[in-house]
This record gives sequence, C-alpha cells and structure tokens, in this order.
Amino acid sequence: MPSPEVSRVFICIELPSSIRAQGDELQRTLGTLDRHIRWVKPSNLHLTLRFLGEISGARVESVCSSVQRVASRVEPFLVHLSGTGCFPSLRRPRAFWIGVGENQNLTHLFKVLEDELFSSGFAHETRPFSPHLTLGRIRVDRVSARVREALASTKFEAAPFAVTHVTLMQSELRNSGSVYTPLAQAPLKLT
Ligand code: 2AM
Repeated sequence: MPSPEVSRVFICIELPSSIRAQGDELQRTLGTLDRHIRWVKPSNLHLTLRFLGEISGARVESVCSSVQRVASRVEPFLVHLSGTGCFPSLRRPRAFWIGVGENQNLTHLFKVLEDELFSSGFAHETRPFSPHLTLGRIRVDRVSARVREALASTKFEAAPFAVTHVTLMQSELRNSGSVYTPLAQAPLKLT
C-alpha cells in the first residue's frame, strides 16, 4: 500500500485569472467538438516547469527549499502565450495546448531549477523543456479530420503576464479529476 507520506508533485507557474478566463473561453468554443476531449478545469490551468512524480514527505521538504532558493535568485519576467498545438502531433493528438512564445527568461528559470534539483539528488529531466499550457487531453488514438481541422485552425493570443512566483504543486488523482494544492509559492527575486 502506498505510504500516505508520498505526494505526487510538480513545479509550475500559476496563471493570472485573466489568462485562465481566456483558456475557459477557448474551451467553451471548442467544448462540444469531440466527446473524447477532456478539458482541464480552468482553475487548474498552469505552466509546468518540472514534473517530479511521487516523492516522499522528506523529499517534498527538500524540494520546497530548492524552489525557494531558485526563486530568490531569478527576477520576475513576462510570459506571452500565443498559438495552439497538439502533442505528440496533430495527426495523433493526445494533448491540446496553448503555446509559449520564445522566452529566454523562462528557459533560464527551468535550467536553474533543473541544476538545483540535480544537486539535491533528482535525475535530470530527459525530455527537452517544451513549455505549454495543456487545455485538454484526448482519450482516443485517432480523431476525425473535422476535429483535426478545428484544432489546427484554433487561434490564441493573450497579453503578456508577469511571472512573480514559482509554485510547488501537489496533484491528487481523483475520479472526478485532478485536485491541485499548492505546497509552496516562492516569490521571485525582489528587485
Ligand atoms: P502536461 O500538461 O503536458 O500533461 C501535472 O500533471 C503536470 O505535470 C501537467 O502539466 C503535465 O504535463 C506535467 N507532466 C509532465 N510529465 C508528466 C508525467 N509523466 N505524468 C503526468 N504529468 C506530467
């Protein structure tokens, strides 16, 4: 039986309500497109920096400290969400997402975090950092040409928003969907 001490966690950037509202609006527009698309609850929309999976309570404490140390060394910056796409491909879409414009500050934050986590014993992330905001997950292997075309032609553009803190988030998988609880919200360096 899994120990209650174990938590499923990830490190992310939380989004302002204006962006979540825009995501919600887009989900409503596409809502009835395909019953196999499971939309992420607007309150759960986030930008993942690093997924850590299930870790012990002691490691959660250590990651909290790491996140705080990293945040205190990185200045606030802007993120511009723009465009949409599918993972792994439009031909076999499993996740439908909003894209992040080229952003060296975001990549820098990811690298500093990655180094810090490596120093505290986590293996390096093997997948390239590919920032995105997942709007929906698709529960079938194939979708119709109509759905593919609708996803391919969907536009998204938001005003840049300021990233002011990094969050260590707990994710509990329930039948009704994921429940996210912030375990630490670390402010970026005060300028
Ligand atoms: P995704 O948005 O591309 O699905 C919480 O599950 C967050 O961690 C999601 O944003 C998810 O990315 C990300 N994540 C990365 N790797 C994951 C994995 N192996 N299992 C579940 N979530 C993962």
